[in-house]
Amino acid sequence: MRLTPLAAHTPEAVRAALAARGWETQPAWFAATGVQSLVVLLEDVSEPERESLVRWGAKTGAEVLTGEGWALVGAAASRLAPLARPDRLPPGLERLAPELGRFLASYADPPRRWEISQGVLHLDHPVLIGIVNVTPDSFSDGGRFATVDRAVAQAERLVADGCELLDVGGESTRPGAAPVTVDEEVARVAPVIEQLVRRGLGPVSVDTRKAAVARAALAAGAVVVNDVSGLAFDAALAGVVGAAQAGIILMHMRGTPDTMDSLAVYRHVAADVAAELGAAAARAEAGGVARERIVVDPGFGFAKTPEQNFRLLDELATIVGLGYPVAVGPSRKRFLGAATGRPVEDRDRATAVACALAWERGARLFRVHDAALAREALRVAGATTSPT
Ligand code: PMM
Repeated sequence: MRLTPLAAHTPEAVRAALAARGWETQPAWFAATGVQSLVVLLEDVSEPERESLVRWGAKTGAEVLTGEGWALVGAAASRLAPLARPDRLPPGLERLAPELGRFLASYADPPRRWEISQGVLHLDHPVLIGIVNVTPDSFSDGGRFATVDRAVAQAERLVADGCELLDVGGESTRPGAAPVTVDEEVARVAPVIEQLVRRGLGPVSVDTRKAAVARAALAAGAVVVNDVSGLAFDAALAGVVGAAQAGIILMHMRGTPDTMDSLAVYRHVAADVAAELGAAAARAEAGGVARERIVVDPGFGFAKTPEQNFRLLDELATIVGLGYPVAVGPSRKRFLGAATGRPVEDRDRATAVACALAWERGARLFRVHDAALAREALRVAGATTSPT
């Protein structure tokens, strides 16, 4: 008998072993995801539910670790699957089935497309989002035309370097940045969006928290709204996005850029961020945004310490487990400086590495300042993942 240990961090190795033995692609993939070991954390668990889980674990050989009100369940995905089936559930665990069913379905068959107005972005490969910041200091000299020209030149570079979406922002989210009125923000972003669309550069997203700015940007030709507040800043934004059938990126943060640093207190950062993003996605759907149009983003650097950002990067699968495509924006952020000692203008290599790690953990969209380096890193990372 010969023994070969197989890699277990993704289903790839099992899929390859089965394919080498004549299995068809689809059955091999589903079987490979079925033997994959999963761990889920259950909270708000009643005493009878806990007892029922412990009995089920003893019978099936699954690992069940519990305390008051919670349980950690570890088992192969195929062993967990009966817990998501109302007809096969052990008695007393009825509340578990819907959520577990949703998670297992998106785990076995993750979203492969993102619907945006007038189109779709395919997520079977890393998708780069290029940052076009129409920053306030650009206005202190040169006036608006120079700003538009500079933005167009930047956009051309980003598209040449492989960006499939351009994110235009007119409001700084740095702590202490001066607030921007709706009129001023529209005056910054709308002419740039119009020019990008006219020149066939895009599709274009607008980085704003405000419904009125989003409405003007969508009218100017944007097809995605990137909301760093996750719909917490302006409740009317969901309706604007829904009516336009645009895409939306819901980013996680707490408070405002001025208060967020004092709110970086989590019990377990990945689980807490996932819960808050799940609530943001529920707000979007309740406001009229279709599920297929939603992308979530853990919000690196927003209300997180460097250590929390790295935990979140490592535990990104928890965010992916929400079942929406995941975008990340680590580009040039402070936590990368904390790890490398590099100043902000010298963090593109660190950004590229963070993007590659995020791809491996399930992120599909990457918001970057410098697309050339990130593209190279993501080509290498993407080549380790075969299409399913
Ligand atoms: N970061 C910034 C601004 N907008 N949007 C998303 N979706 N994700 C991010 O991480 C994000 C964002 C701040 O970075 P910048 O000022 O360098 O653009």
